[in-house]
Amino acid sequence: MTELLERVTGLRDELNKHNHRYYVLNEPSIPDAEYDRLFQSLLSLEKKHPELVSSDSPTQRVGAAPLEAFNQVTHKIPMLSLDNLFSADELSAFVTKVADKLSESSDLAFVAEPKFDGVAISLFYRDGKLEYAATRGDGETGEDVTQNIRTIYSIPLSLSGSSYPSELEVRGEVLMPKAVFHRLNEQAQALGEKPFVNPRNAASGSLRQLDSKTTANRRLHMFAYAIGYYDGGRVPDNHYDAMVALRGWGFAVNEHVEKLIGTAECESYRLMLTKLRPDLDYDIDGIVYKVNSFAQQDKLGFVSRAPRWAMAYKFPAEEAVTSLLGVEFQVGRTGALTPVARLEPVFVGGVTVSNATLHNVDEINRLDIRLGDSVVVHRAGDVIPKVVRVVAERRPKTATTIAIPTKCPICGSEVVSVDEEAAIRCSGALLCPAQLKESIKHFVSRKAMDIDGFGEKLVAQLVDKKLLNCVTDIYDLRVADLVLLDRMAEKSAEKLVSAIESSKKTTLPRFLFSLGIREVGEATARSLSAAYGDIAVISQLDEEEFLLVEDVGPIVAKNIHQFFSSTKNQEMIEGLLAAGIVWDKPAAVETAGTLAGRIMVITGTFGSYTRDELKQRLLGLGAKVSGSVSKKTDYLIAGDKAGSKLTKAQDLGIRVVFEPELDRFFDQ
Ligand code: D41
Repeated sequence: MTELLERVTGLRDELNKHNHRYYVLNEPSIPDAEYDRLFQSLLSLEKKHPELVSSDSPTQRVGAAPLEAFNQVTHKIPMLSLDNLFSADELSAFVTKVADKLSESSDLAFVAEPKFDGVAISLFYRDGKLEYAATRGDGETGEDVTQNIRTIYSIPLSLSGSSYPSELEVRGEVLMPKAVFHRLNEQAQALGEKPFVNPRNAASGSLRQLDSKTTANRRLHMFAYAIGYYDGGRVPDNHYDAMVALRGWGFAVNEHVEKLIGTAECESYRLMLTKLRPDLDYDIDGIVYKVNSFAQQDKLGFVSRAPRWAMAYKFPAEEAVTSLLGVEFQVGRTGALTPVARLEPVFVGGVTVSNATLHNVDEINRLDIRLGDSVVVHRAGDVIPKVVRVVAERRPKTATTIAIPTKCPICGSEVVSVDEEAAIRCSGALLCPAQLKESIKHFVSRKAMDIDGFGEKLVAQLVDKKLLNCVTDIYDLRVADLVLLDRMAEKSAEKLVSAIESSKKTTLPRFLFSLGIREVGEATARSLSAAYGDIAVISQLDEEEFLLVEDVGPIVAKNIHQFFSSTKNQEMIEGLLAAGIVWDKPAAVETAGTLAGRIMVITGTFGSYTRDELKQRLLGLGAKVSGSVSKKTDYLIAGDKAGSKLTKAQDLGIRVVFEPELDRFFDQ
């Protein structure tokens, strides 16, 4: 081998190794820049010496000249189809039937794997080099999509190792990862183009491009799932080992391919994968179960084109059509009215659904949904069912528009809408029993005051019987009141009262969270506590000062400020503290540092720091760095091109510090 050829093959091997690590094993091994450098070296060598270009070079994955049309290819052996089954019972019947036919006991070995929702493909390798690739077509003949297939990095252009047969057909499924699908659709939307309907259509469309440069941009992936024809060598004698061999030859074999014994294991795999499905990076529409031993597969044979030794379990349909009987508005903790569709019961996603969310009033308008409409309901995994669209062609003449309430359906208070929000809200606040019930449920919940024993029904009873008119009333509940309620024995009443008592010792973050301030979750409650450490201080702060808290933006700052501005809320807090709620003072708020507590604003550009570096240094000295100038600001740090903030600071008489004077802070 000449030195030159050696360098070219060396570069190719190295690039192929990194591709395999990255696209098949999902374990990136070198930085992108390093990969690009190697790739460019190879590209320039190949440019100078075109005679050294080979079809399996990584440089050949970027797409070739467009085709006029696809050629037809006849598969060496037909690509079979799969029969479906739809339930645990059918799965168990399949396992039993196959075991019977083989006169085996029920501990027959199967292999189960996800059923990828993509495009079936067959790849033909001669002496380890990819010769052509074809779509499944009608199972006998498909289309030659070799140029497009070459752009898929998880498909080896030449096989690894040496134990592969000299002629080898590999079957697999080409798919588009969900993340790629979403990215492409975002791009399409930005360009005003038509989005793809789903990842399978996107994968199929991408494989059918006559210009492989387009396919190259679509970032497809392939999982290998079987060996087809082979000659001139040996392959393992069972499916599981064949998959291991495929992995060794450089193919991506899915991590959830598992060997299973008997009905029980097949069923627990079904439950496991059903649960895992929403977390996968790619769409699957079921599970393929295959008899493991090739000898047993041969014994079982086929019925027409479908093997008797394999079955596809299909997940229940996630969409179904039903009719909209009514819309009810539910009132949440913050008063938001959520429209809920009452539906003619329909079986979808494995359960019977008779309610689905419509999110908010904007959604009702967007869907243009009317009472009596046929609607498509979607339910995937454990998520709340939702109405996704109206079947417009089926709209009955009698369909009527949905009335948007102007009064709260629970308490009759005025409904208000806030301009920038999609939600409409009941203005009754805690006078509205629905809001009160939700607030109490939130207050007692595990991550808030953590009072055990307050179920939904109990809270409803307590509110309806006027034993609870605000959260503070919780601390006045006595065993004597509780035992009068339905299904409340003395023992449970005592237990509840004691749980209420012990909840009084809590922490400031929990207390802040339990107040139910709009958009203040646990994390924000913790940040508030860490920043100011004292409820008396927090409840008196200005909106601006909330902005200084980590992760608090203008909207949340406004919500918090509004909450504490209300006299009723201040009284509630006083009431709770008077009832005996206490916490240990949080670890002392950071007061060290020469700029402790100073509020600084940075504007303009600086010669010696980026804005962020400057901010970090100031924070390090204990300063608080805010985004906007107000009368609370202690210093404005002004760089070049300081604009309106500088003018405002000067107007307000705030001290302005320019870059050369910064040493004043840093040298202390
Ligand atoms: O994931 C798939 N879509 C998949 C399809 C799979 N994991 N395994 C499959 N196995 C087969 C046999 C058992 C015939 C080797 C299949 C298919 N067939 C298949 N794909 C399209 C038609 C049949």
